[in-house]
Amino acid sequence: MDAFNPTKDDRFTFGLWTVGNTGRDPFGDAVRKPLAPPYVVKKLAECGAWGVNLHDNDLVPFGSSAATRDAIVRDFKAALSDHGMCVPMATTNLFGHPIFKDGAFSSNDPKVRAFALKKTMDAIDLGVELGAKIYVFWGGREGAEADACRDPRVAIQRMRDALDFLCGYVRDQNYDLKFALEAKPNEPRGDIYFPTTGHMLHFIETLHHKDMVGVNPEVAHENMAGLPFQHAVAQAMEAGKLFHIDLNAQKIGRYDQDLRFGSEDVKQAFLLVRLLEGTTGGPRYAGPRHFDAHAYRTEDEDGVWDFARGCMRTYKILKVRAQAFDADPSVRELIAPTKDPAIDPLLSGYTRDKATKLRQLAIDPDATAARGLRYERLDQLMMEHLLGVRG
Ligand code: DIG
Ligand code: MN
Ligand code: MN
Repeated sequence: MDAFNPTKDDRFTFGLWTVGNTGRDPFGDAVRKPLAPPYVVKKLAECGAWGVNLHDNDLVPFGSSAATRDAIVRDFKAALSDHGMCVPMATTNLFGHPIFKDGAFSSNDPKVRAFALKKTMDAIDLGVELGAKIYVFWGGREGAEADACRDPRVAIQRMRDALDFLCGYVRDQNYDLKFALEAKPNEPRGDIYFPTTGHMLHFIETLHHKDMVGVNPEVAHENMAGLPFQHAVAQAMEAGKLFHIDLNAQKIGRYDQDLRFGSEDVKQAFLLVRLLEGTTGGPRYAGPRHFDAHAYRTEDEDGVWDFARGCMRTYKILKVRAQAFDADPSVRELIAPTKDPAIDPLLSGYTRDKATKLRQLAIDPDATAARGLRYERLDQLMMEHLLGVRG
């Protein structure tokens, strides 16, 4: 045991589909055998995870009878209890079956939209039965290739109708459940509606029950849009809307790789963990740390558990590095906010008097501009903490 071994307090989770990924890709067949959900629960518990997440059909095969569904759920609940694991998040597979080939909630076919609502209500019931408190919506098929197929405004309204309807269902059932919307710019559709977390944050404000809806940002998805992940997470946290998070890694300019957390852009991963853990002194994120990622296709089952341990271990190493960085007096000196008691009160809360005082300020732009900010030293200090030569 060392300081980087995961504990339940870390609230690390994996989806059944992540460690259960069989390595199939658009260019090759599966390289690993499917893993039975109860077995995944056992192995994740052994790795030190806190919980396991699922799409409905990760556990209950599409089209199963009610009796089969109940038997599967019974066995899964037994495994959860036997291994002290919980189900913090559930979601619906609204992208696998061909019926969803042109979307689910945004489909042009009312029968498809009806089927999507029915399937999601059933999946919400399943998630709640397993103890989930967070319900994720990732609209993998909610998009277009031939963009003339529907007015994007119609797609937006259909998504709003579906989410308002399902919020109504959760409230009608008195479920203790919040929704988390997950953005992605493309793949599998040529373009996906609501492509970034920022788009989702605006969309949430247009919903009837917006207070029960937040976001589930994913590292790879914001990166695919060419955006810095921690800025999306910071905006979600600042808005009180970071209800869940999908952690992984991604090379810029590639398809969605869902790589082991921290295995690509270590600096981005460090800044993210620093933000989530509040080592700068700001509020920390208290929700599940979910790794929506999978092992390389080169791996056998042992490699899958290496992958799972690596996700959690890297997160914990970066947490310790971030704590040391923000405790470093040289760092604190460089990032200490500049205060000016004569100016600070004038910068917010408009009054005519403040406007007059601001206009009377004698600010020398050249002298002000001449001040160096020492960000080179700051970033070098961060690199040295990251590289383990300072700490
Ligand atoms: C893909 O990033 C999506 C699906 O795996 C799932 O719907 C969601 C839950 O984390 N992430
Ligand atoms: Mn992804
Ligand atoms: Mn995801």
